[in-house]
Amino acid sequence: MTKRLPEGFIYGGATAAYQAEGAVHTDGKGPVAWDRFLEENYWYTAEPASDFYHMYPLDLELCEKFGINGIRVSIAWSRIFPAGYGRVNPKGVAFYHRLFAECFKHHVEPFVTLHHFDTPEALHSAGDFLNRKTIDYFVDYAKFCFEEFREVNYWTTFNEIGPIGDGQYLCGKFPPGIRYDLAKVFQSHHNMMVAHARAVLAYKQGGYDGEIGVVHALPAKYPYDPKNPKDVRAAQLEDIIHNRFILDATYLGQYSDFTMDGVRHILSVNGGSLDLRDEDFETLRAAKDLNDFLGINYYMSDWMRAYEGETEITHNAKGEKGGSVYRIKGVGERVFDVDVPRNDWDWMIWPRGLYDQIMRVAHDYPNYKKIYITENGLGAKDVFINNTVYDDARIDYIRQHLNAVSDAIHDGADVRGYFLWSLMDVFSWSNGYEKRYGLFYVDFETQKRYPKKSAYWYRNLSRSGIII
Ligand code: BGP
Repeated sequence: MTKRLPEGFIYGGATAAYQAEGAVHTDGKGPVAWDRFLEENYWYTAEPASDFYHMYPLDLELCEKFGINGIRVSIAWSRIFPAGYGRVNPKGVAFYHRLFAECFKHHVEPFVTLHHFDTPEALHSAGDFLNRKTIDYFVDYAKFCFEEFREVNYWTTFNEIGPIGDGQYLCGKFPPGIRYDLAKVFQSHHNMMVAHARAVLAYKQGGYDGEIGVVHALPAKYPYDPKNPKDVRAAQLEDIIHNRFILDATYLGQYSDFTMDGVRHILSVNGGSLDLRDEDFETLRAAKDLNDFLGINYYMSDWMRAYEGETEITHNAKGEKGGSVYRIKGVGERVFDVDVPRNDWDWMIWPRGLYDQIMRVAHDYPNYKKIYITENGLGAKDVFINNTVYDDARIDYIRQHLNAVSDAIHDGADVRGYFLWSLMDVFSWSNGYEKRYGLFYVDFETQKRYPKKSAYWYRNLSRSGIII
């Protein structure tokens, strides 16, 4: 049965400053930890990326031509405050005014994220969000942006607090590259959630006209054998690490007993303790009903089995299928021999998981107000022929996930829009330029853009609202 998405639905494309802009040292931009981390650990850097810093007028023209009426962009904190605080860089401020003006000129609503993985270097090396001073600096930066960029109607504080903790302190694939430190994972989650809550409170106290929310990645976690209580527990604990702890902080303003019981178990096995203060919970509670929307990023799900051994994680950076290992002491291990398709980076493609996660938010956190799917898409080694890419697998992926969204709307969830990751090809943080997601193919040498087959499909979708 063909399904129709509601009137007013946003058909968006998503980007992030560091992955799209390039111009890493241009016009006074300050350094971020990624600059050196990529040079030292990977085979690529953030130059040229998609040169969005200069190419944005073309990208927004393409949006308009292809029926894309929303764009996720992020502000690079270190373009505004090169050191993270103190001196403001007027050229950075001017760039984002130009960018937003171009969005409106093309009738593309910008959804603006304040932090998409790119903490300024000086703050990162002082402990990033593990250092509570970074919370203060983030709130100052947020307040500056709210006041300066009054043309913005939709603000997001953070992109993916969960994967930040995971990438920085569990897998070590993000700077500073620390591995297997579960206490740091939870502390980072917690401190970033406090920073989020403080920014939301500042926005509401400022009486601005727009809306504010947060973007969480919500991969579903299923037991490998649902009849085995140990597998069920592994899925629950994994869910607490990546989803539940953060959702509780967002919408309950505290961690439920169930969540804290899991956290205590994980830390009792892995060591470490948390600094959770009464005033943090006052802040979280004050903000919990003020989120105007939740952004859900969803790509995949995981199947978990009980595991008794030592922690071992191998990140499959190059897309060599079968290369992933993920086993956490006292938690569980991810298993791949389930009857579910997966991409070359071992991401399990499971549209039903998106439905399950939307409905879970709606049931467990009824104060959520509304949802946007702020990222979803298929990473692939696209083949460029005849000046295009015949990306039928991507179309199929989007179709299936939009069907899941439509089902969730039908079953009572309030979902207002969908942003495909990514608008045009960008580089992937830990997988390089070979993992492409865009509706528009980017030749990274010439910076020319070429619509893929999916771009035409998406245009028809946005015109009709019908998922075919
Ligand atoms: C999300 C990030 C994006 C983007 C996407 C795809 O976690 O918010 O910035 O990178 O995932 O992930 P990857 O680039 O690892 O394939």
